[in-house]
Amino acid sequence: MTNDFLKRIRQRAKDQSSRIVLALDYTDKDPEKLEAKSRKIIEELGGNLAAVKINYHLLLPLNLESVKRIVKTAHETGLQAIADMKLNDISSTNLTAGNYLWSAGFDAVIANPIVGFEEGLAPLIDQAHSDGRGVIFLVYMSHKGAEDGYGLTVLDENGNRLRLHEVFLERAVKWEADGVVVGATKPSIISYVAERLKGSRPIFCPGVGVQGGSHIEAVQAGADFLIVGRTILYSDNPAATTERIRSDVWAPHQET
Ligand code: NUP
Repeated sequence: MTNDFLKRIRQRAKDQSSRIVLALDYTDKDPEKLEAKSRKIIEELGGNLAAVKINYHLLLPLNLESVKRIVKTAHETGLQAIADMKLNDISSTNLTAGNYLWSAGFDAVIANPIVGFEEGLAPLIDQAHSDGRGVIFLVYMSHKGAEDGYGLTVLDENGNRLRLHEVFLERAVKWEADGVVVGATKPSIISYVAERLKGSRPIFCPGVGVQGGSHIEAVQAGADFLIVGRTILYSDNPAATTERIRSDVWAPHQET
């Protein structure tokens, strides 16, 4: 790869004036249909997107060759491809997952910093960075119950009280993550994270529309990218919905 994930996704966002990462969360039973629909929507909406995100909706029912073809279609359309596996395991397992994902062409993977650095995420981050790929950390998820985990008050190694998401944010910087995920449903947390990151790495925000988050509020709070699935996929007019979201939250002075 000629440059790294961050450069590629930022460049794409700028070129297309788009902050949108489309979540390809189709739920059809027939694997052939799943692949065909995913590739078709990429071709239809690609010009208004920065990236696609692929989750278990496709990763479980499809074989790797089929996933590869979807990623290839994304790349041919100029899009980055993110695997949403929320990796959360010992390093040898994370590395095996990484090998499969990078060989399928993915540009980045989402991981959970709860698993720790040594023998956890460190080798995966090295593996990713050695080949221009990225690792994006969960910092605060979008659903209601996220508070049960990310909102916990914990003690750091010096005995200071802080919230778990604050620890995850510190880790994202210290461990050189390539981005963070914060729910679009939590604008105050997005603002907190944006103030601290100061643009050093992008904030990806899922939870727009169906989950109740506002794309406009999320971007005003500091979101760099919006992860959007059902609001676009199941809209009567996916192209018009994508264009509306894109143009609502892009202005030349708001580059990622
Ligand atoms: O905090 C998160 N919330 C969330 O919805 C982290 C995620 N990775 N996601 C994923 O984003 C979720 O699994 C789905 O793939 C997508 C949001 O989809 P939708 O609510 O826009 O349909």
